[in-house]
Amino acid sequence: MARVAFPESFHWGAATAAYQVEGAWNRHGRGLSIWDRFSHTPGRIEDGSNGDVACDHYHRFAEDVALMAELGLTSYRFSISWPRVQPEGRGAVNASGIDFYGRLIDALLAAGIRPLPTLYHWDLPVALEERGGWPNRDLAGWFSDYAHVVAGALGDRVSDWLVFNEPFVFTALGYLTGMHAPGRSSFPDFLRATHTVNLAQAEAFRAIRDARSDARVASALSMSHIEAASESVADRDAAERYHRFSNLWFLEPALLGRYPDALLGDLPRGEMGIREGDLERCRADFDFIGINLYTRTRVVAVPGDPHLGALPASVGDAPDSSTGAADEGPRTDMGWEVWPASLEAMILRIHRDYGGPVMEITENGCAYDDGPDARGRIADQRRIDYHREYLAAVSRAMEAGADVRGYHAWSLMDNFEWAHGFTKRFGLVHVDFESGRRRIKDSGHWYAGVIRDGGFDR
Ligand code: GBH
Repeated sequence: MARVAFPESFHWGAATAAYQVEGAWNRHGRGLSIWDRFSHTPGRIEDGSNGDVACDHYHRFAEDVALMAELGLTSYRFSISWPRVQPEGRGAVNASGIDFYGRLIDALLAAGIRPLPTLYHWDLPVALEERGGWPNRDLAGWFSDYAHVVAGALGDRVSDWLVFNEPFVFTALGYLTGMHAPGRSSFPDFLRATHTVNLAQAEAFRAIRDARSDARVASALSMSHIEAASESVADRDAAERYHRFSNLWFLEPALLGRYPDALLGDLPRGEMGIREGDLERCRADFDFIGINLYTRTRVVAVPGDPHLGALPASVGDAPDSSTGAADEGPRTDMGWEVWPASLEAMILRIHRDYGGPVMEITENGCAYDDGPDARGRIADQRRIDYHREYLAAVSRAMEAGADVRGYHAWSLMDNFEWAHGFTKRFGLVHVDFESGRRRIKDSGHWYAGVIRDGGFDR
């Protein structure tokens, strides 16, 4: 047995997002988001559910902060609902929206927990989708106005900020595949959306710094270590393009003022709406990099595809589809492969390629549907195994020199899992969606022990 130990200052966290937990969709002046509209459109959500109530965190936040304190968390990553703060996405500010987040933050600080808010976790005000959504570059300016409002109101108590959650996921699933709100499918719209978001990301970075000059700012980027499905040159080239596109598209504009060389042809500047000076405007000298990582991705070359010529070898695999081969991990209820070495490799690649930046793991976790037994215990051993092995991978990367300052389990509690509704449970805390009752799972008790001891034996 060996000790896996983390530094005293390490941020031990859990994460949630506004639409997935808050509920209270029409309380105290909140405007509508594209997720309200999408989830109320028949056929969009697997179980026909929506986030109207979700975990009712809006009303139960004090109880939830008490749970976090019981777990011993030192960081809580949550998101701020743009339409709760600006019901129309621009102009008028809803004071009770700001007030809610102020009360949440005060409760966290009183419990000794660092608040780590994300400005945007996918809930765009409907009023802005009606003006074209993210493909409309005007959204960059409106988003930075919103960032300025929020940082101005909360920056006295919040030092660490995340701008976007997974820009690649919400632009691709929202505007290319249509699986997420607003459910559109157009490659040019998707590309334009990515450029607006890159502009918005840097403008918001400056807006936060303007409101609080010593703020520490990053984005939480979806990442997955990319492996070629075979040793062929075509697959290896495809894997490298896929890495640059899916992992770096929102990182290199910020850090280096350029789009990574990912697409087969030249960067379609016209189609993307890139103007003179834009790439300079996209620069943001982030204080750290947030990494959301769940699995690894094997990529194959796709001859004839004009854009990327590459695709994951296994999209949407069923939970039971593992072949049991030695070079394959088991799969969670999402069908995602459990492969802890992906996190180590990803951290080390970012460490090497970008000069040893500060990083935090802003999401990592797994869906398994374990529920309470007759005595109310939730014995989710697979989730313990998952977090233990991924944390060990983080520790190996740190031993190899990477500067990782925190880890956030996705999620604090079971919640509304987007297009899957309430059918997938990621929480360290079990939620009975009928009664709202919360119960700490075995994994939550295990995590509390890890935090208390600063690590674990393995
Ligand atoms: C996150 O997205 C979200 O930030 C969060 O809101 C959400 O609840 C949580 O994760 C769980 O879904 O190549 O098919 O094996 C995660 C987005 C994108 C995760 C792609 C894994 C590759 C899966 N992800 N991905 S696959």
